[in-house]
Amino acid sequence: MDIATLRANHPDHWKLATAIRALAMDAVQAANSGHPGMPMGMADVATVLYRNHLKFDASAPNWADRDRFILSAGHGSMLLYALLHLTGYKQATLDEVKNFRQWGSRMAGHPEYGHLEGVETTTGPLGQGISTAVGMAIAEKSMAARFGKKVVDHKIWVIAGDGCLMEGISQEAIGLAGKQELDNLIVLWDNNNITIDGRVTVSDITDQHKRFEASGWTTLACDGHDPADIDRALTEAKKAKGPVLVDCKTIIGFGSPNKADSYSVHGSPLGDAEIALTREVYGWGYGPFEIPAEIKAEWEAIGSKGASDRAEWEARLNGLSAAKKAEFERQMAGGVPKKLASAIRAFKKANSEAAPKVATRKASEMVLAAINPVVPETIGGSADLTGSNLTKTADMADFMPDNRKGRYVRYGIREHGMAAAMNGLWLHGGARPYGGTFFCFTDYARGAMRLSALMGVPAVYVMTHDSIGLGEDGPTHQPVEHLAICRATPNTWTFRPADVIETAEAWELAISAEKTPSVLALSRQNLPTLRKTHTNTNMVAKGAYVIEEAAGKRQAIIMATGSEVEIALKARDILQAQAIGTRVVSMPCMELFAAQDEAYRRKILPPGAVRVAVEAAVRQPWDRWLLGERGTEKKAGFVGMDSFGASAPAERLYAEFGITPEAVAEKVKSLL
Ligand SMILES: Cc1ncc(C[n+]2csc(CCOP(=O)(O)OP(=O)(O)O)c2C)c(N)n1
Ligand SMILES: [Mg+2]
Repeated sequence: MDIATLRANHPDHWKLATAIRALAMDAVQAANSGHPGMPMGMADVATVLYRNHLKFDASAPNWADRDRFILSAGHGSMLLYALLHLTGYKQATLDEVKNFRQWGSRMAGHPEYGHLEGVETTTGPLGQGISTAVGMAIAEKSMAARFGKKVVDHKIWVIAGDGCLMEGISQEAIGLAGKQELDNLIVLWDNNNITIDGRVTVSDITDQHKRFEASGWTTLACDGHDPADIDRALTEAKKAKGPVLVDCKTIIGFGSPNKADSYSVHGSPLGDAEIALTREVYGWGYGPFEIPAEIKAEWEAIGSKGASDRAEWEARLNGLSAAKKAEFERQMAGGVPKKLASAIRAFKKANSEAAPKVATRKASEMVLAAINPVVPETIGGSADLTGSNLTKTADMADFMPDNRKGRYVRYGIREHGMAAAMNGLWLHGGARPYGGTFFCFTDYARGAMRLSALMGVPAVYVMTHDSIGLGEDGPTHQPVEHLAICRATPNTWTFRPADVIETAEAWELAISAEKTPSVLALSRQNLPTLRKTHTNTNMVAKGAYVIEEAAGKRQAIIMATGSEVEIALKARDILQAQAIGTRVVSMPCMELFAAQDEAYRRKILPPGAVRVAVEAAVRQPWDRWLLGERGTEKKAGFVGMDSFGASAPAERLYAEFGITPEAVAEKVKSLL
């Protein structure tokens, strides 16, 4: 639809949508950076969505039963910021709009979760939003099944661009959502046939309708500038049986005389002259950042129209039994039940006595069997490695279209999609996600794992087969650099427990975390129980601790994690037999150890002694503990990996790569 017809036929709509466009142009111009084209192109769709369909109340951004709106095309952040400002979200002030992209502004370059109310998830890395939305849709279905449709009944709306649909992760999300028949998920595709390099067709000729339909989606289409047609499509979308793609045919930079329908308006300011011309086309005679009071008032009326829905919802929530309401609120707030601590304590007590020799992946399954019954909001899963990751406990049924009470998601071979869905599960509220794959495939999940850390989502990544100890599958499956990568990521706890007790302690920390994702690096091979004396204290919480003290004068400290703690202890036996007093430090979580005060760190790593670290992985993360923290180069050594591993039985690999008690003892002696 051309602008003259639009203005003539839909004057009210036109004013509302143009307010978005003007703010986007002005904010990007003022910041001298940003992406005006997308908001200008999608303003009509967004206006119809907010005006007629989205269930929300700007005065209550965290209302549990609101519809979620995800701007997957995060570069178009000014679209979202303009909507939040116009509809009256308190934090989204005009000053913030004027400070778009500047230091301290809530309106960051791309929407960032936790910076501004109304931003449901961080987007910008293309494809993440649509994939996170699938997790939100799963959470909504799960909560509706557990608490009833009276209190949980909303939609997840996504705006995705060509880029989101091109990213591989979107295929994972589409496949999962289609299988799960998520009829609460509606994706609005900004089909403008433009990306940064020019026409989409320079790199892609996919028939998106056929693609989505092939995975079980309903597809609809509309003229993305005609409000009546948009409204028809969105109305239809809400009634569909499964997830829906609405193909919104739009023009990027709509209305800009010289830049519309071109990549030049994708990611640069229009410039003052072009903005002036565009204002003329729009019939928008107002200055920069100026929104006439009556248009702002109309937008604010849209922002408050959900208030009555919310009041009715609150009455329904209050109609639940007191216990059910309290449980609903606890799960939405995210705190873990008090019973968890005693369940973990009982588990530790029983297992320090029983002292099983099990792989830490098996130990993890045993702990989960204690956790899942007392934390009813856990949603587990695996990327098709359930029998290897041991992530499914006996009390868990599959989450399926015909069993929304199931708490186990069959993610399929979709590591990245799984990780993004886990983010969505948490961000939606009412779900505590954990999911497994082989540790080596952290790489495949990493885009979303990074966002867990950036957003502060306490997802738990159950990463088994954590070293050459997995054996015969060989170097393609043997993680070597992955511990270093996880440890290098800010706000991530990387746990590598040494036995069943440390595994329980790591799980306790991971599952009760508030703002930090955890990676549990777990062994395939059996490991003995090392902690046979029960303590209530969670030793893993300290990050590192003395697991065996030196006898006699302390000459050496061996530091190790996971499966190598056993090796370190055996090396100590060799050294002690030669009267070399040796302390062994288990360091299951470097981040938590680094967070201890200087006095504690000094107690564990005092100056003077030789230090040797043992880990079947690269040395890089160990330098801080070997060379820093009172260590010295000439008294420090490392026993581990500096290649990709090999295909052979685990024992042979440890011998060939020289990760043995004898090698560790020799390394210590060479430094004395
Ligand atoms: C994972 C990822 N890769 C690359 C980019 C850089 N980038 C931002 S927008 C964009 C083009 C996206 O095209 P489209 O989604 O069609 O947006 P439009 O130009 O239509 O606004 C690219 C490549 C990114 N943000 N994320
Ligand atoms: Mg595009």
